[in-house]
Amino acid sequence: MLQGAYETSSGFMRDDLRSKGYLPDAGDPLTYSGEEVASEGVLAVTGENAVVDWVTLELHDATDSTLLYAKRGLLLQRNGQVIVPNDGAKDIVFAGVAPGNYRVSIHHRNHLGVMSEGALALSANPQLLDFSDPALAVQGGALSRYVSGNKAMLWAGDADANARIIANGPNTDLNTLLGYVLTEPTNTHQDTNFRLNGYFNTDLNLDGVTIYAGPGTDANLLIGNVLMYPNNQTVSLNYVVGIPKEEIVTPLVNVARQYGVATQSTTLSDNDSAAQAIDGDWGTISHTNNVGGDWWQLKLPTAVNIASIVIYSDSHPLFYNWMAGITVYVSDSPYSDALSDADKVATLSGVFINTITLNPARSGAYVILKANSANYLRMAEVDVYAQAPDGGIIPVDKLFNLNGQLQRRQQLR
Ligand SMILES: [Ca+2]
Ligand SMILES: [Ca+2]
Ligand SMILES: [Ca+2]
Repeated sequence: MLQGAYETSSGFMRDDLRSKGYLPDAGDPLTYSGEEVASEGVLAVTGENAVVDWVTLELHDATDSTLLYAKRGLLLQRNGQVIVPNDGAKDIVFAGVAPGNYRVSIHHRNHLGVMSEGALALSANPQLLDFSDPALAVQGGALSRYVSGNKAMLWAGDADANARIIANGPNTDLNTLLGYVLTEPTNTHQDTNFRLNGYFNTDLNLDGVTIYAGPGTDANLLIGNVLMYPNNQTVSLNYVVGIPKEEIVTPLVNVARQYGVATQSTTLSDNDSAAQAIDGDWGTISHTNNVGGDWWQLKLPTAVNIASIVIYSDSHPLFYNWMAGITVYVSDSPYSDALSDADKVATLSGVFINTITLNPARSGAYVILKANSANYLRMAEVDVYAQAPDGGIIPVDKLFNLNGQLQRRQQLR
């Protein structure tokens, strides 16, 4: 349940955003960039199953809850149930995610999200997870949710979506609210009583109107939460409710393997395709034909911030030496004879190690390896690590932080 939208009189949340036609049909645009789309049929439903707003559901690591594995955009109904946007299904399936233990968290764009305290054993058999039950243990303890009667709710008031509710000082949610009202072009007299209609993050009680001053204000909901927060013992307007969002990290994914397409200048034999350097198997190699100026290239669907590139040779010392003189580039353009020096990450030396890690810390849609002119280009694997994008499903078997990946590699050897 969402505080502010929840109406004690009915025991349900209001659906003004839907009934007023403000609800975007392709997800909450502020805090999530997934591609889920709500069907007209789902948005037409009225009564207790009517849609209130978008929420996101996340699966986190069972022990390190800062690791995010998968995220889905869902719709929240007036009765608190979440459904699949395109068909209204009540069972939420994370296709491609391995059964196992996960912490589950739920988030709304202007409320404070919560995560289950313990890990849930998720399998093909659906099970109920009721965040509105005050008895359900969540991270941060009882104060992580607002409890009224037998209902636990997400705290309202995070107008700027930074996972904190702040009323006083610079960059506060309260100033965000006031700013939205005052800068609305139709509020020609900069009236603080102005009623701003529409789908805005400053509409904290989700009634379709942002109100700063006057009756029924969103500002009072925000200020009230800060002042009445149980740990705010001095009833200070400066109190900060919530945790910094920066504590949640999106782990690095091997985007080469998950999203990449590999090509190379020439191929020695049928068993030596460029793709074999991104198949996750150390036993298979890519191998060019040494016609001079050999190159191998990884194309990503879009430019990403590349944290690291890990190049694996294979086990014979001869091939380590072949690594000598390979130049690695990160570029927004595909291979050409005129590779830019500005895109150069490193030129490798042929030392007797079989793994070379580079940390380019730059953005690009292509990773290019160009051979020393005297040698073949032969790699067992090329891993490229970047943050996983929002949206869709991230298969767990392809999702590791860098250390985890290296440990796994070492165990396999
Ligand atoms: Ca905030
Ligand atoms: Ca409102
Ligand atoms: Ca391989």
